[in-house]
Amino acid sequence: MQVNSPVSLARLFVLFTWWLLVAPSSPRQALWRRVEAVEGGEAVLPCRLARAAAGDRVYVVLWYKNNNIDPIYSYDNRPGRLVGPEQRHTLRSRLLEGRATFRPGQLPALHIRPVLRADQANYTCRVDFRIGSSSRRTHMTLLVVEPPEPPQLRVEGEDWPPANLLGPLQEGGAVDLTCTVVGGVPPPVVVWRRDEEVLQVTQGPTGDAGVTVSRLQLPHVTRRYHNSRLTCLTFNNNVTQPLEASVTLSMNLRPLLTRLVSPPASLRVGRRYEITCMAAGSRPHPNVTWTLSDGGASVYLSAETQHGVNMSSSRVSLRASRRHHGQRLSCTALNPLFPDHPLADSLLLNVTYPPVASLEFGRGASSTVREGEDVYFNCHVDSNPPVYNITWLRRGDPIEHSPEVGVLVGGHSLALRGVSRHEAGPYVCLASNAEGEGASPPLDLEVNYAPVCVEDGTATQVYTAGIGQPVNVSCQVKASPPQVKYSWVFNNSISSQRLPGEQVLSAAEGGSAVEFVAGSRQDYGTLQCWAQNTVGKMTQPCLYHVVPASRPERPSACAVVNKTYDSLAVACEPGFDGGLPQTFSARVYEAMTGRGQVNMSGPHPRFTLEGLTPGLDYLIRVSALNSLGHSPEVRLEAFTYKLAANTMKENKVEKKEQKTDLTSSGVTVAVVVVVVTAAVALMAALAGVVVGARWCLKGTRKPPAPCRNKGGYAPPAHLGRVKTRRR
Ligand SMILES: *[C@@H]1O[C@H](CO)[C@@H](O)[C@H](O)[C@H]1NC(C)=O
Ligand SMILES: *[C@@H]1O[C@H](CO)[C@@H](O)[C@H](O)[C@H]1NC(C)=O
Ligand SMILES: *[C@@H]1O[C@H](CO)[C@@H](O)[C@H](O)[C@H]1NC(C)=O
Ligand SMILES: *[C@@H]1O[C@H](CO)[C@@H](O)[C@H](O)[C@H]1NC(C)=O
Ligand SMILES: *[C@@H]1O[C@H](CO)[C@@H](O)[C@H](O)[C@H]1NC(C)=O
Ligand SMILES: *[C@@H]1O[C@H](CO)[C@@H](O)[C@H](O)[C@H]1NC(C)=O
Ligand SMILES: *[C@@H]1O[C@H](CO)[C@@H](O)[C@H](O)[C@H]1NC(C)=O
Ligand SMILES: *[C@@H]1O[C@H](CO)[C@@H](O)[C@H](O)[C@H]1NC(C)=O
Ligand SMILES: *[C@@H]1O[C@H](CO)[C@@H](O)[C@H](O)[C@H]1NC(C)=O
Ligand SMILES: CC(=O)N[C@H]1CO[C@H](CO)[C@@H](O)[C@@H]1O
Repeated sequence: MQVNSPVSLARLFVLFTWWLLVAPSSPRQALWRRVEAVEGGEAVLPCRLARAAAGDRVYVVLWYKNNNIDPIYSYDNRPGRLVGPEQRHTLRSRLLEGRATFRPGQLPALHIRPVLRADQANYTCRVDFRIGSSSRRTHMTLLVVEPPEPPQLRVEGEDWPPANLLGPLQEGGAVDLTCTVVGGVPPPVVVWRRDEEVLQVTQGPTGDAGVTVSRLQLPHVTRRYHNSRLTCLTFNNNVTQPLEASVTLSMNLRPLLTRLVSPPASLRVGRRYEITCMAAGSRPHPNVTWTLSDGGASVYLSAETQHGVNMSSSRVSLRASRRHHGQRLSCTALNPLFPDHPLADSLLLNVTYPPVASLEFGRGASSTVREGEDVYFNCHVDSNPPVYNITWLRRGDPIEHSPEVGVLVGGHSLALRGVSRHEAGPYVCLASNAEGEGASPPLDLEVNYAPVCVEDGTATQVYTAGIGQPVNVSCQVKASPPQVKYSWVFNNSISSQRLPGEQVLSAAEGGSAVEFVAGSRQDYGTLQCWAQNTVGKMTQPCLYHVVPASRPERPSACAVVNKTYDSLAVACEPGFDGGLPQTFSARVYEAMTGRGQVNMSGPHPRFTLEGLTPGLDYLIRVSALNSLGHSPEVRLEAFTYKLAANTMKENKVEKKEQKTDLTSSGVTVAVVVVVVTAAVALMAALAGVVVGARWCLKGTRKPPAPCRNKGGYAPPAHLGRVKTRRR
């Protein structure tokens, strides 16, 4: 047997088989021992010499061949009979001349070398001892074998090239190998092995002229055969080593495994994902392809693939988009040599994205309704994961669910019962999910309504007009649709009449106007402006009262706002103009003498009166004027600053001012003297107030306004004029 191969089940099996095959030729195995020798080699025929009894001794050993009476070899061990040890051996067979020697010793045996085919026979070794009459016999059958020639491998009849490589074979294909062994006596055994595993045993010869042929047919070569060695082994003895021929198989293998490596459970829209697929077991390298399929057509994706020994790794980069949701991403490994055996792994893509909302009118509602009708909106949402909240916005403001005013918010729908014109505008639904929120494009709701007055309807407007003076009364309404027809009605306590067309003027921005002229006092009254559109006529007309014009009202809040050495600035708020354009005039009088100084007039009640004398008191009269006449006058008192040269006599001038006041109000000089001399410091301020009030009552009989105006004026503190009053 093969010495260098490890002891294995296979080897035992071979031995056992060998034994079975050879055994029938020696039924009396107990008596006949088999001894094998290879032709040309050495045959060793053992002979047992040892004797149980002590002191005994071998005297003669005789060898017989077959049943011959004459020994072929003798060994005389009797003591003293012969001189040299060589003379104790006697070869009696000419056939064995020079080839046979008996070697007593540790393993006594007859050695025949070189052994010939003719030496194959039954041999008997007879040992005679000193003590005892019987001799002992050892029977042997010598088998002289002729080893077979080395085996020859053929694949489907062809001699196999010396590289000893077979393949590549298709996985699952068939292999037909023939091992031919020439010669061998006895006929050799042919054993097929895959690596250490015995596949088949054949006992030859199976052909003519001592040729042993063994055929190994494997109908389905599995992938286990890849890289394995198929060996044809032959032997016919256990002396020489078995001869062998072997071939190494290489195979084309199908992919064994395709796996997506930790594929993402869900993909966020817009993100890029690198997904890896491993394909193992294919030989040669597989083609790894990636597809995206929505159940129908498949789209191929480009990928990067790297091949290892039996493992290929492919990577695809995918930017998740909404259309990928629900598609199947597959990675397929295909060995081009096995086109019918692709191996795939796939993933159903779950792309999450913020909601995409769209809004439409529900239940046949249209974008234009009349006030009072019902409107329904439906919000359609595409989202993954599903939305958890939908909010509704009108003109950007959230809409609350409030059934009491007919606003019903319910998930994906919004109902407006009895819609009002204030509910017109763009509507938006806003849907939220875990990924974010999405607003629908705005949907415009137009609510048509009959015209209403722009000016709130309740506050009627008043126009004033003088007799014979035309006034334009204009009327502006809101309406949807905005195309309106106007009609005007005039009424008063005496009559009510529709205004004829020629009096109606068209005004800007779709409004209407009438030119109204009151011919006499009876012509004042109320103008009603009525408008009408396709929805209907307004319920309340816009009302305009035309009242007679009058003289203007007195300007109010007059005050001296600035003064210098020679000028005074006066400002007032204009009063009601009496319904007619008004102008303003200011006249300045020297307080002492009552002489007119400056007259000014202008469209605004603001005057800068210049050219005055420094350090003098002045009386200013302001009034408004329209075509019907003057308003009552507003009277103001003021003084210009003294020149720097006079400032040293401040206190005296102050007293003089008070005196002037008193003089101007017509009180006697005696009183002045009393006041001055009695309590200059203590009474100064008090006297000023009292005298001011008296002047006020005397100077202006009716309106208290100028008094207030006078009281409203205080010289700027920094000018230091009033400080003296504290003394
Ligand atoms: C050897 O002995 C066996 C049985 O003992 C016999 O069958 C066989 O023929 C013998 N062989 C020879 C060559 O005599
Ligand atoms: C998709 O992924 C989201 C988030 O991980 C999850 O909530 C949802 O159930 C998944 N949908 C499916 C069909 O697997
Ligand atoms: C890949 O090859 C290695 C050694 O080359 C082996 O150990 C492994 O089992 C193989 N894997 C597969 C899946 O065939
Ligand atoms: C496999 O890939 C190679 C090169 O990448 C290509 O030439 C060949 O056509 C592919 N075969 C199949 C069956 O796809
Ligand atoms: C829905 O959204 C609105 C507005 O963002 C919010 O006030 C409300 O609490 C949300 N409802 C839920 C159930 O999240
Ligand atoms: C009234 O309007 C008409 C037309 O615009 C114009 O001719 C007329 O002068 C206006 N009358 C008054 C008093 O403003
Ligand atoms: C004119 O008619 C309106 C509405 O009918 C009324 O309110 C108003 O008092 C009337 N005007 C006069 C002056 O009678
Ligand atoms: C007062 O009038 C003088 C002269 O006209 C001017 O220079 C000054 O700016 C005015 N002061 C105010 C506060 O108007
Ligand atoms: C100012 O106007 C009044 C009345 O109109 C007149 O009496 C006076 O003479 C005028 N004074 C000056 C200076 O023009
Ligand atoms: C070395 C060896 O295994 N020898 C065996 C050869 O075969 C004969 C017959 O089967 C055996 O007796 C030997 O022991």
